[in-house]
Amino acid sequence: MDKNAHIYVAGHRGLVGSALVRALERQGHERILHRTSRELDLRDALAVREFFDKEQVDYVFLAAAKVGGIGANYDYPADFIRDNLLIQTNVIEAAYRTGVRKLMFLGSTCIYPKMAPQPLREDSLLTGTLEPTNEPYAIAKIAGIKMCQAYNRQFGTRFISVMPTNLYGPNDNFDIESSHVLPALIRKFHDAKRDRAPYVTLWGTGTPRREFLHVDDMADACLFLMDRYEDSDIVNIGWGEDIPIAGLAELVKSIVGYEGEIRYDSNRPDGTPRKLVDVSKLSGLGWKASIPLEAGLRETYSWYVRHSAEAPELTGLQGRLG
Ligand code: GFB
Repeated sequence: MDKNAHIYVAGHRGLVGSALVRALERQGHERILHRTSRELDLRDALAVREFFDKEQVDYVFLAAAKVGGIGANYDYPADFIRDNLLIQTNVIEAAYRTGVRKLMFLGSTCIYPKMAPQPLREDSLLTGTLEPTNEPYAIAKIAGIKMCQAYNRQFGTRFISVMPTNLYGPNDNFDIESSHVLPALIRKFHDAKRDRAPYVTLWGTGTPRREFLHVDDMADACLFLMDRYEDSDIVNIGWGEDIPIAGLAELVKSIVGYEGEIRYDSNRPDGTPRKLVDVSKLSGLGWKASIPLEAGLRETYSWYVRHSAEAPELTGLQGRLG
């Protein structure tokens, strides 16, 4: 991407979008376009088309989505499938209609079958049933992948799709009910330490395993692929190792410095037993993640401490549009 190309980051305030803006600015890009969801509701087809007509967009990172952890997905299935289908359909169609040079669609590893062999390979897509707790979201994301592939085949567009593993880092959502597990643990241990609570209650059994990638690694991989990858097939982006939720809890507990007890509420869902992605396709293209979990966690926790004091609303965000 040349330095004065018009690059639209949809969802620029979210976890991934804000990391993409940081990475693009670090690379010296000067014409990064973005709109808040209040300025441009991506669920409104006409407004999206008007924006693309006006701004002459060259590249699109489609990082805007209705996102959330297992709790939010379970509680708001209609919102997750509707908002994500609307957002991606409007942006992909407008990108085609206005001749965008290249678009990157961001999916998620929850698109893979619940019991697919691990580590999850890109070719396991649609080979089995999905994890029920986030099936509506996963179906929307699979539709986005298929839409990009269909536009590429019928119209000759260059719409690529990437599947990131569980991400974490600055600007995440730390709301107790709607967040993903890693920010939820940071919030819970931080608050328990502040309140001298005798124990912290986590969800499920602590036995599922998850892989975590720092969002700055994710952004680096996205810029790498936007410049080099031209296929319609999906590409996994991950760290390459996973950890049991119980192990993650002990790590966050020690980083936060909480000394109480950890309890598990088995009335809350475990979700899929494991979600480790096979990263051989991406490493074969020449990219490798560089931020280890413990270092990334320490950086994210110090960001949280700085920001949650200044912006209490940070901890009250309900599954915002990324
Ligand atoms: O990140 P998370 O909410 O979603 O992780 P998924 C859920 C796992 O962490 C489950 C356990 O095994 C939970 O039982 N867990 C323990 C907790 N304590 C907590 C807690 O306080 N909060 C949360 N949230 N989890 C998501 C999909 O699946 O992965 C999304 O729902 C998206 O759509 C995302 O794909 C990447 O990793 O299970």
